[in-house]
Amino acid sequence: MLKKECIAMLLAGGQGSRLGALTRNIAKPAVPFGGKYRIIDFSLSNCTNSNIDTVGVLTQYKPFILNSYIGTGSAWDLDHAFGGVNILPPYMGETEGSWYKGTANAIYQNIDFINYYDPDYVLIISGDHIYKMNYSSLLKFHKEKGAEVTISTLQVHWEEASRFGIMSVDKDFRITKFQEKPSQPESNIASMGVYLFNWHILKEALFEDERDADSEHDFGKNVIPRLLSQGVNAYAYPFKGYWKDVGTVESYYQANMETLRPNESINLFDREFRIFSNDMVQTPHYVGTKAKIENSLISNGCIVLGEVSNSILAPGVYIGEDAQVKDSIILHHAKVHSKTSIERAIIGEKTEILSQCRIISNDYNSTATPRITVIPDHQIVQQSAFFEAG
Ligand code: ADQ
Ligand code: ADP
Repeated sequence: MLKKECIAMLLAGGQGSRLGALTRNIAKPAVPFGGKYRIIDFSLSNCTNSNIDTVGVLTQYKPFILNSYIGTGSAWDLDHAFGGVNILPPYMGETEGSWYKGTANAIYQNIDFINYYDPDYVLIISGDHIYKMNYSSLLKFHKEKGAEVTISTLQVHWEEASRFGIMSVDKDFRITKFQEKPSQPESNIASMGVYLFNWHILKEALFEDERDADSEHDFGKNVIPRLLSQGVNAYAYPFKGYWKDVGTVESYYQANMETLRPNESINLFDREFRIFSNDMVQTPHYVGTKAKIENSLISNGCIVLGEVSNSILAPGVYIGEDAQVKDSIILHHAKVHSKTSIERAIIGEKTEILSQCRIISNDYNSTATPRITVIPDHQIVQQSAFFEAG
């Protein structure tokens, strides 16, 4: 019988409510990032670059755009007869039939899918992080340590530590303590939400979690702490590199802007470790005779007639004559008409900002860092607007 050594389960069903207007109509993993990419491209490309050829994608919240974007998986070289990318919405399991109650319940409901591949190891990842990681190094570490579960970790700023799963480790990287989002963190070693399990250990843990009436069926809150209390071999893999949880408008904006400084962030131009995307706009971009473009990413199918600086234009964006776009992110097929200026804003997909508008943050002239204006998708903005983030 055919089998796979390691398969990945990609959690893509969270609501992403802190991204506000950006996730009004789409799931967080489908939110555009870095011009032509969507957030899920990073996790899917990591799988491809790590030779993991079987990925289950667990979806539930606003899945339509995400599903059609993933398609057959060919954009990430993940279309295989045995394996490849498989979208796993709730209600598909043979025994269960309900919404995924939490991250662990989402995996529990797909035990049959995992069993089909008879894997030795199961990698659990999220669809909402920007990073490049070769999961083979994690698997190698896991085997060398004789671990039953390995959590990929990195050190975060102490001020941020209470947003993450936080652990203490001994000098061999064995986890001695784990707390999910502690209000008083005792360490700054944070979980990236990337877990590698021996499948038989995970399966047992999922059955046990289902029997626990008080459980919220979450890896960080329930499954990992329970396994540690039972004394399983749990290790922390020290990840080195850029990693960003783009869960808030502020972190989403910052991480996008960091792509304009590839030495300090994720380098989208790295040929050794490519990030793939299912970019359907086929035409080239056009730059008009009076256009000025500086330090910006311009994607396929854009038409730029005005000025663009320190900005990121997704595919199919139109910037009219004498328009000025500065420090902004303009998403797919949005239009900024002539003589309009935009600063520190995120403009949603297919939104049009008509001529002679000014979109700037209302506290721009105060001494505080100006806020980011977010205009949702499919809007028509007719007059100058001073928006607040959210
Ligand atoms: P959180 O960031 O709070 O903490 P969580 O809400 O559990 O993450 O979501 C993790 C992933 O699962 C996301 O990609 C989300 O979309 C998806 N997801 C959430 N609910 C789901 C459901 N019911 N069905 C399917 N998918 C679902 C976690 C860990 C922390 C760790 C951070 C790192 O719990 O310990 O530090 O990730 O970001
Ligand atoms: P945020 O924390 O910004 O809301 P996440 O994607 O991490 O972003 O959201 C996960 C949260 O959404 C969890 O609290 C999870 O229980 C909840 N959630 C997951 N799926 C759904 C759903 N289908 N409907 C409503 N809430 C959901």
